[in-house]
Amino acid sequence: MSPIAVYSIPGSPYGRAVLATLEEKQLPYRLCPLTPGAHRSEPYVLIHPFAKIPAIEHDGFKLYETQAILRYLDRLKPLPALAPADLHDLARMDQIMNINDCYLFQGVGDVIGFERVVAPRLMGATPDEAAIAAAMPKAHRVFAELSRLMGDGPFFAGQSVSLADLMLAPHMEFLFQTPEWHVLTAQRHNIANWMERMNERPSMIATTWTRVAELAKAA
Ligand SMILES: N[C@@H](CCC(=O)N[C@@H](CS)C(=O)NCC(=O)O)C(=O)O
Repeated sequence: MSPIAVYSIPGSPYGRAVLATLEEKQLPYRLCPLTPGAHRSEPYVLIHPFAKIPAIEHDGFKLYETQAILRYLDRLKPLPALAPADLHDLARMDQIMNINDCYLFQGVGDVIGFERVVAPRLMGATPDEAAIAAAMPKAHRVFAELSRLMGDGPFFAGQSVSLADLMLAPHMEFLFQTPEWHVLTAQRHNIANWMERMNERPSMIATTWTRVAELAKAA
């Protein structure tokens, strides 16, 4: 199979979800790194008119939106299956992916993860403590719901890893690096244990910010 071109920026959690899925599937890929800002101008906006990361190109087929990309990759190479066969587990997978996009990233990840991890690393900025504090009530709501939905686990949608875990883990891993993580998971051990398990997966180890930055340099 010809390699899949992945347009991403090292550190992007959405980009990492795509890369981790490619690693889980053992599909050939080529990172096409973008520098922050380059995603807002041509030629990238010709692929992604909404100027977001990531996008892929495979045999001339261009695709953006992470959920669509993950499902494309899962259907492109059916094994190992990353979408459960059980109807309820599949619905749960879809639900978790949407919770990630609508509630975890927006107002939680893009505030706490950005202020604590991204802005200091990329811009040398000092975290905005007021913005972080203001994001915590929503963070607690999201974590409470994720914990309830996971129950006894081990994964979010059935007994094996799915696209839900691969979508969520890169976003959660940013929060894992912050002091807020302990507050958010103190009473939610299933989430803390799941994060530890995900962080040990080869697909997550192969796609850390540092590792993707190395790939970007070599590209
Ligand atoms: N709905 C999009 C969201 C992607 C997204 O928000 N990516 C962020 C960061 S990982 C981004 O491109 N941020 C840069 C910007 O908004 O300029 C998807 O699922 O791919």
